[in-house]
Amino acid sequence: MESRIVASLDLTDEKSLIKIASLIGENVFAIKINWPTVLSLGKTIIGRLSKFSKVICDFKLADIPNTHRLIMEQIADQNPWAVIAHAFVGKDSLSELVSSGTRIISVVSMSNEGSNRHLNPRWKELMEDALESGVYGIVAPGNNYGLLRQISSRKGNMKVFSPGIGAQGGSYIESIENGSDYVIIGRTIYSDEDPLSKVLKINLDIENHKF
Ligand code: BMP
Repeated sequence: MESRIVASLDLTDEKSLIKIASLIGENVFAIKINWPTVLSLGKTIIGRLSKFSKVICDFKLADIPNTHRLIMEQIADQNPWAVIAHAFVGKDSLSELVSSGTRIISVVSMSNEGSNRHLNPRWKELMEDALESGVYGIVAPGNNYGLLRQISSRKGNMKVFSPGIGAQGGSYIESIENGSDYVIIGRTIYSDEDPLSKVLKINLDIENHKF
């Protein structure tokens, strides 16, 4: 069975990052990297990690269409599997990203407490824009099951990626029960003294659970 883990390797030390990526790469669905990694190691880390797994760039892009186009041109040579962008910038900006040909995963809600004030209450409108722009997937919190369930029930063909697992209080089993296609897991994996065993255990727990 294909893994449902997106390993969020938010590491800035190249040796540790490559070591963990090479250990777990074949046993996860994808590796996600964020700004700390790219700012520390440069954009070529995207291409280098692609040897071990699909790579999702969590850039949470939120700009005008022209700037989105310029950014996508800069990373095209690294061939990321997917790029994450905010939905709140609207359909013109999202569609520009989609037209690059790289899969776009769009943030329609977040896992941190502060998002409940402005962002999360607007999830329905954000999802409409994401759907109409033709994005591949959306981000919905794996530590807020009520919201996750509502979002998942309207996902259409889009895949649901859920952070907020482990260190932020969510459970990967309950997250999948409430509609996640993939669970994004960072510290629980990369801070473990044996990241590969941790990944294999999570895969097994998910495989053995009756959903
Ligand atoms: P961790 O499992 O260590 O909490 O990491 C979660 C990862 O998912 C981080 O890279 C974080 O930036 C990202 N993330 C999140 O935690 N909540 C969101 O709503 C969206 C995210 O991209």
